[in-house]
Amino acid sequence: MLKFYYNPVSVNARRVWVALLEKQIPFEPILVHLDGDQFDTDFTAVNPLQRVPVIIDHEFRVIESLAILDYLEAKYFTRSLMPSKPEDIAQVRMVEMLAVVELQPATVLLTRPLVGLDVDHQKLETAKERIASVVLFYESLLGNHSYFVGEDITLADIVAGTLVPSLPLFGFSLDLYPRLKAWSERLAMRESWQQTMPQPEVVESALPRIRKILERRS
Ligand SMILES: N[C@@H](CCC(=O)N[C@@H](CS)C(=O)NCC(=O)O)C(=O)O
Repeated sequence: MLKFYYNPVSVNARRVWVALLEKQIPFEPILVHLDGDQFDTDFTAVNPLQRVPVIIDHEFRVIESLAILDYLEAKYFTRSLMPSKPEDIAQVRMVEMLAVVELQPATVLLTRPLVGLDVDHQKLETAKERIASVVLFYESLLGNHSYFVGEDITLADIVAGTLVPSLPLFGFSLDLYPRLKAWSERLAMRESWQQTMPQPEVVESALPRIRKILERRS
């Protein structure tokens, strides 16, 4: 059975977890405690970069969440999460890349004060501006659709949807973006979101570990 290495507070792992559930792919979850287990020899053999998520499918190992999502999509036809029209593929990729390249690093900066780490005021303001320009663009892309590409969920919704709905927790309100708010509520009603939503006490107890990870990366 497909092995899925994850941690419940990892956004990168959550997008793979949601895809596994949406595509109804059976998997064995393997919890990696991010307080040091990621550096163990066994796990380092699985992922030399010492991060989750990782999947191993029939002895084939994939690291990097977006690569895993592409692999699952190409391998399992149970339910398609990638449209076939060139314009729709471009739309999915745009949303995914903006989430990973722009939104995620800016959100990491907003996390720093929450775990007691210093952050330069100017950098924080720049991060907020960057988030605002991405969410405004997302708001326009959504239009009057239920999801980024029409009425069916795609990888765009999974990748952006495991980041955007949490922005208010980091002090970035979605009040000015009614379509994104409604979309976040729509996603929150899905079983895959409910099953993978980290419990508040799990997040609370992970804060010191998140702090250490952010310290190492700064
Ligand atoms: N680009 C990678 C990022 C993976 C990543 O940063 N994972 C974090 C959890 S969200 C991790 O395992 N961190 C452990 C560490 O940095 O020690 C992906 O998309 O999969």
